[in-house]
Amino acid sequence: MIQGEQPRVGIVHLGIGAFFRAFCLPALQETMAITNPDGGGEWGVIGVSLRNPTVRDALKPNNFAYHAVELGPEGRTPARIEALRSVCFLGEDRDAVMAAMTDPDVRLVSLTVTEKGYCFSSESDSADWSHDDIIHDLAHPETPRSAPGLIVDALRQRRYQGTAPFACLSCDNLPANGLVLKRVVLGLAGWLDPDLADWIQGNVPFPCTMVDRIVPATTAADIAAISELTGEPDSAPVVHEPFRQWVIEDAFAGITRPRLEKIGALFVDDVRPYEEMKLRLLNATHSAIAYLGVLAGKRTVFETVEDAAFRSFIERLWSEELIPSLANPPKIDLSRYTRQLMARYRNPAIEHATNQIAMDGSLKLPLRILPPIADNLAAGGKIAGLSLVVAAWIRYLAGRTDQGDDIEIRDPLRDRLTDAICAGSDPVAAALDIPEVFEHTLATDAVFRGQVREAYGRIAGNGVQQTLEVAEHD
Ligand code: CS2
Repeated sequence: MIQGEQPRVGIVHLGIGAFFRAFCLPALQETMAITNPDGGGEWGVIGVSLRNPTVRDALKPNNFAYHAVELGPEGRTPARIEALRSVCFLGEDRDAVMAAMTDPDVRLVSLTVTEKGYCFSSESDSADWSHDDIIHDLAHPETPRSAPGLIVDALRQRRYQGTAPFACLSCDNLPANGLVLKRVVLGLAGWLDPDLADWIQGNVPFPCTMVDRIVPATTAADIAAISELTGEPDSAPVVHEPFRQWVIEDAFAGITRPRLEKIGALFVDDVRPYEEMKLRLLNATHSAIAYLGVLAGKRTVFETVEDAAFRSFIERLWSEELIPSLANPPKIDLSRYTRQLMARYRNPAIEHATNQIAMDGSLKLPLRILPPIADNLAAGGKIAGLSLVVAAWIRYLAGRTDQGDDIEIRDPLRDRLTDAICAGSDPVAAALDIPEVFEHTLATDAVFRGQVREAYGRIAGNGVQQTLEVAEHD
């Protein structure tokens, strides 16, 4: 809870989902409790929903306060979060969104819009010009609907008004997230007005970040338990694990920022080793657990890693394929990091659904599973375990668990993927030939193709459980 006066708004956040509310907002509130112990502070947040009004409508009755509840070994520990000053839904509150983004007091625009929200194409290393939102934003630059489009429009107005720019802080799980955002923003701006693109290039910082906290979706049971615990009705609480890690590139070009180092955030010159460590050790094994777990009928991460065959598969993935693919970040012991990860997965209070992590695989695999495969292939290292994960993803796209139950697939490329995989007689070839997921060199690598095909044959023939049990005794 914030003592005394409420903080002024200094941040606009695009994509006000559970992760931001369970990770960034508590961190900002804790920072202000240290830097402004008597209340006030300058890092209150206006949240923006780009797609629907659900979060705004759920939070409004409580004046945008909600509970972030830590699920630890001692049970549930709620924190009342009041640093969120308001939430706007772009579809209905566009003027308020633009007023906030052009307010000189706003010095930071942060984002959690997930991988797909960047509309980035690695092929062009810029905006994905065929993306519906990008096509829309180029045709209607004054009423953009993508996050990068909104940033371009706000920066255009700030420049016109003579207002200093804000820093753009991507808090999504993609390598070089700041750079990706910068490329798309510059691509869009350059198309609309090359002078604006030059101004952005020269004046707007896009620091990269690595964010880490496991935030499962809030369930109806969580909502009931939290209201009982706090004695306050709250229809939009969030739940999270105790762990958090925030590494931020110290590159704000003189723009004032919250002093997040006060709560343990690490400001560094180069975020890459940290984000690579997290993507390859945490997110890659999360996806492995997700696809293998869904196929084996396991509902949560906890349930999956409680099974010794799955746990030993994940441990071997770390030691034989993932750690060897990595550069060690300064002062971090990677074996210790993976032991800590397994303990986080085995937190019985966290019900992190395998099917939640499985979504958007066409965007996640190229960021977390395929780069270590490519690196290991180049270095003559092992890829058998990672190939099994790719095979499990293909099998998942076929839409049935090993018990024959339907799988609900959520992915922006869902129809294309499932049509390709279910149409022909060779699902592996059909999947590996999708260029948005598998870049040419990897897709045509005979070793990789062979290992995925072989792994697919094993899980299709014997099921995931038996495949992993046999592998455990190899
Ligand atoms: C997960 C991540 O859903 C997913 O893809 O791997 O959301 C993961 O929980 C976070 O990155 C943890 O920081």
